[in-house]
Amino acid sequence: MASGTALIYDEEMTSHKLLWNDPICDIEVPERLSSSYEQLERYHLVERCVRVPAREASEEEILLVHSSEHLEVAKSTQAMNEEELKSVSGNYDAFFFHPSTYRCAKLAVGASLQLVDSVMSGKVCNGMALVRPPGHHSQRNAANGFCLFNNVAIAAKYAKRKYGLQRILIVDWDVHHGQGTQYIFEEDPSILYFSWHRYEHQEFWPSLKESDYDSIGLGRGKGRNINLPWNKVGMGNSDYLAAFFHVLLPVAFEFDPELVLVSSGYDSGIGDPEGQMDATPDVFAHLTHFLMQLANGKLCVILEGGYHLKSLAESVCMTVKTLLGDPVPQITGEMAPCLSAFYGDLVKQDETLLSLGSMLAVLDKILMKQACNGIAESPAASVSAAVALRHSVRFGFQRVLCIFVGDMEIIPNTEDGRILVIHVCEKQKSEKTNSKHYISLNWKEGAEGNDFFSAVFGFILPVAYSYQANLTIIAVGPNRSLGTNGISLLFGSLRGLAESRILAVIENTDINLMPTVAKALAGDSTPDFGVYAPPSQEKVHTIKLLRDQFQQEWKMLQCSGKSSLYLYYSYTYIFEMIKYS
Ligand code: X5A
Ligand code: ZN
Repeated sequence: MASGTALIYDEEMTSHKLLWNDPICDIEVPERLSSSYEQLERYHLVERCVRVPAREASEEEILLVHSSEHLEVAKSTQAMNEEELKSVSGNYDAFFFHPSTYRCAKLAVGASLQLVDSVMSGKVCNGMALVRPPGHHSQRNAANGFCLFNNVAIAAKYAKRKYGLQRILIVDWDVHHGQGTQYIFEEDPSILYFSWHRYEHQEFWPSLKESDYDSIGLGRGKGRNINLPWNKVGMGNSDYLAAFFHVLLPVAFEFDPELVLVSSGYDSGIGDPEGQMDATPDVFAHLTHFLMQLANGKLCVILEGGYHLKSLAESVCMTVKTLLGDPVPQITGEMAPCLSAFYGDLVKQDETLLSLGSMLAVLDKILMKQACNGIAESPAASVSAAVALRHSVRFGFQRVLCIFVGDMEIIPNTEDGRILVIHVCEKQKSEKTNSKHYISLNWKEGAEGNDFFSAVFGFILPVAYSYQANLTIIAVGPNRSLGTNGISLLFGSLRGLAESRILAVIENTDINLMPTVAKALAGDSTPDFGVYAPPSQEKVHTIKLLRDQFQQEWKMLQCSGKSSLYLYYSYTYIFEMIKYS
């Protein structure tokens, strides 16, 4: 499997700049690029990446998306004086030309193609290109919204052509609608385009009817365009995560892309004058982390907007750090002290005692922050898990999440809220009824073993994110009802929580699970899920019941609530479209 993260940056792309007074365009400054890069240097992230040079895109490559008229206009601006530049710029909505614009735009496209080549050839696993001018507003025949050529759209067409790809996911987390990208791929079933954007009932630029949630693609592309319009400003971390859990991720996993491209605008981050949103730089680590679970980790992040220099630079750093495999930061955390009971009387056998010793040694490393995660095998996973939970709470952890898969002999005391147990089992054996901190999720993975993601995104992650655990324990006991794919997905997804602190406890009769778990903990991408099999009606029902039951307590389960939201339409499997109004 490929490893490493590419970073593409060329200082030359800072030469494109606004030469006259224009209050609409004056936020798209060269410092956006240079200050982001300097911040990457300060965090010593540059030296950890594989440096890949930018290059100029060829005319042929630009013509994959744009008309020759558009190319010729762009080319002709190289030799213009200021007055002529100003005049051509006036033909477009929010664009400025500089004599170096054409050269920079060719570098921006070329950098994006270099990134695709680096990832598709296996030279690296993922990467980021810092480019200017941005691309997602640019259309076949027009510059628009600071964009001349559509870098991401050209990258997608190039990847299809050069590598024969049949499914590419484009995630546009910029705060503006990438209407250019939507138009280009509207009828193309091979590109799934997702965009959230500030909309305010069409008041916000570019103020188009087609940015609304009912633009779902045309002809053969129907169902492959997903718009999530925000009708209010001030959307924050939990809104973004809810959008991923309830809209993007279920569809993305079903689509099963071979490559993921991100139109990575950070004007959706806090402090940005355009976006007016509240999401902190940390959230981009989580978004990146989730997308790394798709397409075998093949992820290309390409810069779009972002106009608050500090917020932009920090968010870029969070993205690159995550691409490099660093632990994902915790978003927030509150404390609520108390003590729970001890399970000493249940620790009978010597063998169990021995295994507890080694489990505790691993756990202590995690608690002391000498290790991020670890695996322990146990002859009695539920005893080990109970002891680990108790030990962590005693150590001072306020919120420990335990996902237990399989038969669980001991149900820990969860009354004080310091422990949250989600018990995944085929049928609930114990008498214990569900409560806020003990939830039994009855689930048996289908024969194809690929329907568990609907439970992960639809229930487990929303609850886990609401809880904001500072440690996660995932235990696999006897008679597990999940296959290795399901287990990998569980570990991979939960690495996004608790600063990636995870203790794995595996029943020793199931040691062949160790390589799977070790790989997932090491940050390897989740293995291919294969052909999509929709969850049965019964399973959809299970999830729905649990969500109804717990959404007051675990707010991330809500698709509505403080903001009203409409259940929207169906892909193959039902998904919900969030619409804030
Ligand atoms: C790439 C990008 C925004 C254009 C805003 C024009 N463009 N008002 O963020
Ligand atoms: Zn933007």
